[in-house]
Amino acid sequence: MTDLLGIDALLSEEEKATRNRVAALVDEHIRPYVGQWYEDAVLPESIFPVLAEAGLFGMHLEGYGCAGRSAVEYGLAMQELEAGDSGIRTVVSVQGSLAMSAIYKHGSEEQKQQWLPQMAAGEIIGCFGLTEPTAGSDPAGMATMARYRSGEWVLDGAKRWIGLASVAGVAIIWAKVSEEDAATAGVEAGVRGFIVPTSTPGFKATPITRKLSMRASIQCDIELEGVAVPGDALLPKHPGLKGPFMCLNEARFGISFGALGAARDSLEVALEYAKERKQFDRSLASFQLTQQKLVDMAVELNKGQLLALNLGRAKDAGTLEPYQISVGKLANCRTAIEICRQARTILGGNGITADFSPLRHAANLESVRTYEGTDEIHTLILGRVLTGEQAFS
Ligand code: TGC
Repeated sequence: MTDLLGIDALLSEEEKATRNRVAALVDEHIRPYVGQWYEDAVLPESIFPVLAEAGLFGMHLEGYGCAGRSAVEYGLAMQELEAGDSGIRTVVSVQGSLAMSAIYKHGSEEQKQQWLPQMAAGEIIGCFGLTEPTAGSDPAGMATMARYRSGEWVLDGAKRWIGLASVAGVAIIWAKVSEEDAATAGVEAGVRGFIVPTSTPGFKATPITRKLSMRASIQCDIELEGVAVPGDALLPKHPGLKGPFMCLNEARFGISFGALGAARDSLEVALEYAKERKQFDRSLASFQLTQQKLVDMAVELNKGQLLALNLGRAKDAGTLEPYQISVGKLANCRTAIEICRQARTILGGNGITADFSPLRHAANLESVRTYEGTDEIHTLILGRVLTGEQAFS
């Protein structure tokens, strides 16, 4: 019982049904195993068909085999998945919000027909290559180039922290096109997206190891050495950085809901533990200090859930602004990580083992607060909105 504000009553029957269906999937396929996956640093590929069969890949997109669910349903699904593990929610985010969204928003009709149905069905996994070893918060500084040679695009460069790249069949690679090459190809110059089958010679993805966060997940380095793709591999719509940013909006929106799933799971685990664990001949739950922690966590969780729902309603109404997504990503990651850390304190020493989820969630959320725009970047996006002053550089 963590829904202090009765947020459940603000959801439609359809929204609750979607949420409950994903919660059941997590209970059956993820929660019993994820502690071990995390310890072993593996993401079993057998989870992909489970997520696909549940209609979760590109679930908020219309047509092309996608489920066409609302933004709120998408958010609630992300919340349930992340109650299992941030790494699992990331799979659905990378596939649907980034890779599929890029094709859906910026692709030609032929590109959509070719790729989206197979990606919705989980037959092809996608990844989204924007971040580079030397260009993280500032993607405008990317060094990857796409050169137009004899009717083909030839890509050279490197990407880093790319989710799912080593198991992906297709990569959306963002690269710079010079004025000269653009003129030859008859397209606009600047940052452009390319659909790159990962089997293309010169494409190499290597999982990043020694991670202390997101261990039940895959993030990779990508090397691109003379990767030649046909002229029509270029995504024709929305040239410039606006292209990838429009996809990041989707992923950031999902995180606004998702991070709270990790928080809610941590609170529920701590609450259960506090009721059962006895010290000084009383349950932990009967101590005022424990109750204060639990109440603070629940209040903050409820506030975050109202924020996420407000964003979801605005997105469904078509009125959501990108900076409002920054409010959700920034505030709810911050809230979630504090709740997970506080929950761990109630578990005492037992909380530092993989038998309990809060510390795993807290460690995962270090990645979540960093990718898709760090706390600092979202703060400065909002600072620009409030003051009219650009403080990035
Ligand atoms: P700026 O001048 O602000 O904007 C350039 C153009 O983009 C437009 N724009 C947006 N459009 C839609 N949605 C948004 N959220 C947008 N933000 C900006 C803007 O209107 C402009 O359009 P136009 O038509 O005028 O050209 O660009 P800037 O370079 O000043 O941006 C600054 C900043 C810091 C906000 C931006 O660079 C930023 O958001 N940085 C953070 C990047 C980030 O989140 N990276 C994470 C990438 S995730 C990834 O690659 C791997 S993690 C996922 C995985 O697991 O694989």
